[in-house]
Amino acid sequence: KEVFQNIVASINKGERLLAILIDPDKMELERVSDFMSKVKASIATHIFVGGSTVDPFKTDELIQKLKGLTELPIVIFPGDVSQLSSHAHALLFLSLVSGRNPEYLIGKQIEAVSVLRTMNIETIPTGYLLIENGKETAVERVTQTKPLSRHDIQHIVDTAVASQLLGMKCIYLEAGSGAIQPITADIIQAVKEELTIPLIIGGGITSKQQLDNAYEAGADLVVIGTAFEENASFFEELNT
Ligand code: 1GP
Repeated sequence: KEVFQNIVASINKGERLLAILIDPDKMELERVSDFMSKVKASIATHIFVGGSTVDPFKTDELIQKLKGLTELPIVIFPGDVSQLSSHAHALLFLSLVSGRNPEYLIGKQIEAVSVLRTMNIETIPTGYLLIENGKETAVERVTQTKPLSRHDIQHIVDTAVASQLLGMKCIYLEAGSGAIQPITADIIQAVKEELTIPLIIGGGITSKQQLDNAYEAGADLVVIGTAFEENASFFEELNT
């Protein structure tokens, strides 16, 4: 249970955690070592690996390569059962609690058990909430679920609290990869106020200002993918 315990310990010390999300479909193996040298010089604390459509072998291959290049914990943020790899340090064991598709609430999780049985990997039970951001996201398309309205903050808070009561160890508020509008400070604040477990925020964060806003509002761990893929100077921007 090391990865989760270390996350909690860091949060208790007041540290701000940042995960760089690498999509195995978009990261060519030849580019990994250069990318990881930038990660090393950055404020990143975690590597997340995942995407909504990924060739099963690619995830494992990428994680093995990453392991030789970083000391940071590598956490699988799976889009599907095919993305499990015994080489990662931990797996976010997600349930899409914002949606009403039984496959993504419990079906995929049951499917994953026969694979997990063959691996010795830490699992972190995570309540995953998709929040509308202004455009349709890959999560919505793949899972055939509707995101929660960003205006109904009470419903978002109640969903997060229900997940905590069910025993989830983390809550992940997701605006979707490449979201137009990241999760707003109002939502983060309201959810954080009622949670005792770590709060992860991701989707559409493309500037240092937006990152700081998320932390100020109460995010414990922020996940950024697209900004690192599309803007080579984003690493430097974060270090200023
Ligand atoms: C997506 O929350 C993550 O699942 C990160 O989103 O790619 O927009 O940073 P971005």
